Amino acid sequence: MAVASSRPAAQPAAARQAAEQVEVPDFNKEQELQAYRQMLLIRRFEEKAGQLYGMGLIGGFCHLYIGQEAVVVGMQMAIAQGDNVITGYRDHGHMLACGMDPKGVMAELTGRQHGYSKGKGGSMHMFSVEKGFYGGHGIVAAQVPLGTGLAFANRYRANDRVSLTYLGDGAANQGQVYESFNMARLWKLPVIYIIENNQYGMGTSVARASATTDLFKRGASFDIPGRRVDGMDVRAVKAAGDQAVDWGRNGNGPTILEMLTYRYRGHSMSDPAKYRSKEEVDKVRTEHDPIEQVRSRMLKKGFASEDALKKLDAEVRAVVNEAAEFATNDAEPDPAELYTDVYK
Ligand SMILES: Cc1ncc(C[n+]2csc(CCOP(=O)(O)OP(=O)(O)O)c2C)c(N)n1
Ligand SMILES: [Mg+2]
Repeated sequence: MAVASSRPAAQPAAARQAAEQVEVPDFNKEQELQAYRQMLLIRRFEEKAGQLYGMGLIGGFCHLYIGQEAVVVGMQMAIAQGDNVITGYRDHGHMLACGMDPKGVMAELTGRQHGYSKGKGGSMHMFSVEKGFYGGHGIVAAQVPLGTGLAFANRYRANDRVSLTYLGDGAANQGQVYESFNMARLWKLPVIYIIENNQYGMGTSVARASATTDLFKRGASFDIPGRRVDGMDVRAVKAAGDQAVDWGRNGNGPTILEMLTYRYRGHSMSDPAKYRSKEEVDKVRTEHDPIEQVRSRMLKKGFASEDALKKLDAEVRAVVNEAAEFATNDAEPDPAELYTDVYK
């Protein structure tokens, strides 16, 4: 019985139209520039990682974040130092947004000594407690109970930190998510569940895989408030993030933010992407690109000239090139490291 195949494929444009029609507060010049630079850094970094993968310099799994940059950058603009961030395997953007060193991230991808996990972890296994980043988790939704635990620790220690716990639309159908929701609401934990709804879980659209596709309502039976947000507009993300962070910091408990977004590349580097048309991808790229939106706003408002943006682009490219240079020249881990950092 072909139940799933009778469901329609994802309709990203229609879904986006259904995003909450709320007034989006403008960014000032400084905020636009900050968002632009951060999103561009993630985009260029990911493009470079894709190139290095193609050259055989990165092995194993590599899931690129291209297209989704506004989500993590907008949320990062809504939190403060000391807050916690945890996500799945599509994690390089989150690391860079947290302020982790692009050189250390790239060197981990190429499996070198000065990578964040000494070259022994790779794409899905990087952490920086100093920058508030708790991974990088390869098991779908495994980060959700862990992120809830981070919020529990914050509550227990009576600090005012919040936990940003990211998950995908596919992960939203995992059982452990709902056990976490229950505990988070019961104990009013300061956690924000950010569902990055990029319309697909591997090659399966949300509509084919999910009994209900209003993912922001998934906390309803636990009394967790949820909002659907245009995740391609960094201003909308930050505004929703500000509210949810305030709510959590003030002891009101968890929130769910469903970010409507889109990944331009395949699920991972080995995905032939036969489950969607080129036209679908092109339409989002040309009409909703998160970086292009900021760029055109800045030019229109006179916040920056074409020349200034070109210069900024060159600066970002230089940072990424330097990271790639470092990551391809650094030595591999010493064989003696094989048994260090291993729990027996
Ligand atoms: C428990 C578990 N089941 C299956 C997989 C294989 N798998 C890896 S990613 C993925 C899809 C998840 O999609 P989504 O949550 O939408 O995240 P996205 O890749 O779109 O960021 C699956 C099924 C896994 N890693 N872990
Ligand atoms: Mg997805």
